[in-house]
Amino acid sequence: MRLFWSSRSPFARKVVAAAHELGIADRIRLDRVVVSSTGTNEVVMTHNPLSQIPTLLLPDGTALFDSAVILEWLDLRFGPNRLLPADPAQRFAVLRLQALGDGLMENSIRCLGERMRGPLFSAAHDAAHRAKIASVLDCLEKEAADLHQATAGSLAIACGIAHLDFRHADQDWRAGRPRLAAWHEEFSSRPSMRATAYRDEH
Ligand SMILES: N[C@@H](CCC(=O)N[C@@H](CS)C(=O)NCC(=O)O)C(=O)O
Repeated sequence: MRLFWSSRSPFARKVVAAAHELGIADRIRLDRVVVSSTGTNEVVMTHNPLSQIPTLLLPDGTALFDSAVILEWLDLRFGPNRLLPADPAQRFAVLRLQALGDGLMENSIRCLGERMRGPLFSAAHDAAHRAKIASVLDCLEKEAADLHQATAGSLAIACGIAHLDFRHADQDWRAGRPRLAAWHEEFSSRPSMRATAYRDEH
């Protein structure tokens, strides 16, 4: 399998960390690509009309995206049900957590995008993205006890929070959130997280 990926992408990190948790990381070749919300990547676009990463190419040429779909497929094929429980109630609880983690990533990236708009920077948009990040973190502070098992949910949240440290280190997300901070420190020591640390490489 081949993954269009970047060491800067939180969504791609979630997929690679999931592959480590499933013990199949060595079966995925990482192809570093540059994508941007201000342009298109023609190679990625050949396989994914959205020109986004992560995009996973299967040996038969099938392209899978987005990250939640890839996790679903990896879990079904190599888990099964290690990252996404079979029991419906548990599964939807994990999918909800994954949505919160993905939302952290999305808003973290939107803040970066806003910063890059120079004179067009919108304080209102930036404040809204930050408020949503804070709201998700406050919610997770109350749910930190539910995050210890490695699932699609906890992996998304760990990668999302780590992206805040990577790109918004000036914002102290740990302040007032001791349980989430302790959980994140412990979860970050998992081999899957250590093997996938963000790197600012093109
Ligand atoms: N919902 C998508 C989001 C993926 C995403 O936003 N990836 C970013 C990189 S972290 C990207 O490809 N950005 C380029 C673009 O949006 O055109 C997923 O879960 O995979």
